Amino acid sequence: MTVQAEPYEFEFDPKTAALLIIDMQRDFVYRGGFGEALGNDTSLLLKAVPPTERVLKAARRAGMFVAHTREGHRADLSDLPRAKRARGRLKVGIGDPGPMGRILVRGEHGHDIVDELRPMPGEPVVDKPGKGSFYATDLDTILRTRGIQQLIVCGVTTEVCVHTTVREANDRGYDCLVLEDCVGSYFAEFQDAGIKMIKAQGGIFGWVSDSTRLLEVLGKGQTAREASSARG
Ligand code: TIU
Repeated sequence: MTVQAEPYEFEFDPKTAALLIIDMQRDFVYRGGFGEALGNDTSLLLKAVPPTERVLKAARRAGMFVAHTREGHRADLSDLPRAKRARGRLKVGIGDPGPMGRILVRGEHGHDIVDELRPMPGEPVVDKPGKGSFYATDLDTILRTRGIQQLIVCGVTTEVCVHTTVREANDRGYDCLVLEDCVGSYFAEFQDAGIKMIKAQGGIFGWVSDSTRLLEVLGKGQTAREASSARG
């Protein structure tokens, strides 16, 4: 399949491409979580959820491998570095109680993925202690075991966990396509710059497209497959 993208078209085989949805957790996109504790307006992130939901549904229909990540820590905070805990001099920080449970702690309501994008059985959920999805996780093993070579990336936030993950993936040899309307930042200017950085210099970290252009080709793939199975 070929999807129109910048800096040039992105070619992928749905059998060896995965949809990777990064940190679409209540703690980042709703009020009362980590995002707000950092001083951010979380409403800016919410607009990435509906297009990501459309992409998730289409990827499932096309039989693509889907993986989800969550940023967070063990309940005893034994995997929370001192530096990360202290950063920001927050009044309410990681591990502290909030309206959605203890902030960024695994098992808490706020730590989990929003209902619209709830993982289905067979879709790995990778819990990560850092911003990158490859650091201190088994994501690379999971992807290589499935023969995945390309990642279609959605999630939050564009310049933090999405960027860190795409940079890590790029160095590990994956081709990454970031869907501009399916990633979000608390800062309009960082969204803009973050997207430009990925596709500049001939696609130095990867490609950029959007949900509309991806859905156009995923939808066609589905029709072709359905037609072929109907013909037997
Ligand atoms: N603060 C911010 O922009 N992001 C994070 O802390 N984590 C993720 O991006 N997931």
